[in-house]
Amino acid sequence: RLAAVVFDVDGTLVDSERDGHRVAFNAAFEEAGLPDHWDIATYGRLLRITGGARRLASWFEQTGRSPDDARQLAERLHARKTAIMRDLIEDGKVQARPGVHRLLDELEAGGVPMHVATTGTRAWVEPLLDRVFGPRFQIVVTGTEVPDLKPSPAAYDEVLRLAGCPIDRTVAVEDSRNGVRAAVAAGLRVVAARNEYTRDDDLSGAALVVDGFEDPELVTWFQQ
Ligand code: XBP
Ligand code: MG
Repeated sequence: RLAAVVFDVDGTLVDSERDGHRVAFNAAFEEAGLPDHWDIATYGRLLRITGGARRLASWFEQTGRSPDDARQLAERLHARKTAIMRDLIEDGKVQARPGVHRLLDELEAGGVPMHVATTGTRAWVEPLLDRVFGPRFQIVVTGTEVPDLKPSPAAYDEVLRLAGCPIDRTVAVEDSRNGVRAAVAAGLRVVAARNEYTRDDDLSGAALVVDGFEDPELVTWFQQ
């Protein structure tokens, strides 16, 4: 019997990367008068670097800025990007992946506690969870409290510590290679629901890999 389910946010609970974060990063570049722009494919490659500020810093270095300039620019742009992301969320631009609400309803009906472990920033994670899901999640650990981002298990370790749930009966739900590695390193069984950006990721550490939350295999997996 399941003791708890811990969900990733970006790419798992919500389709947030292509039309959410990517759009917010580009708006921040434009506002700052920078020539940088991330198209869909470029952003897909950059997603291998977790954490928006680290992603920015790595990009600025790749495009010829000095390490110091890259870090400073990344910090400034990331703060602005976070504010823009909050606006996108408020405008309803970030939505649950198809089938997610139904899975959450079923888990709730079964009395299974639900938590969140994400690498994103608390300043947008909280309003997003409130707006799209309401008060479903008991413990929410973000990249703001846990600076060791995925694939480090730190966010999952912290959820497990705070929730006090038994590791062997807790399941993580993820979408990406970095996410699956983080959850496996924390000792959890993982269900992975691929998306457009993680279709070719190596998700071999997961107990079950599906193409989305409407896959009948996922539905029966959680019913067992
Ligand atoms: C998500 C991330 C985050 C988001 C952007 O990875 O890496 O950095 O892309 O959010 P995961 P921030 O789904 O594995 O948690 O800009 O707030 O970092
Ligand atoms: Mg993810």
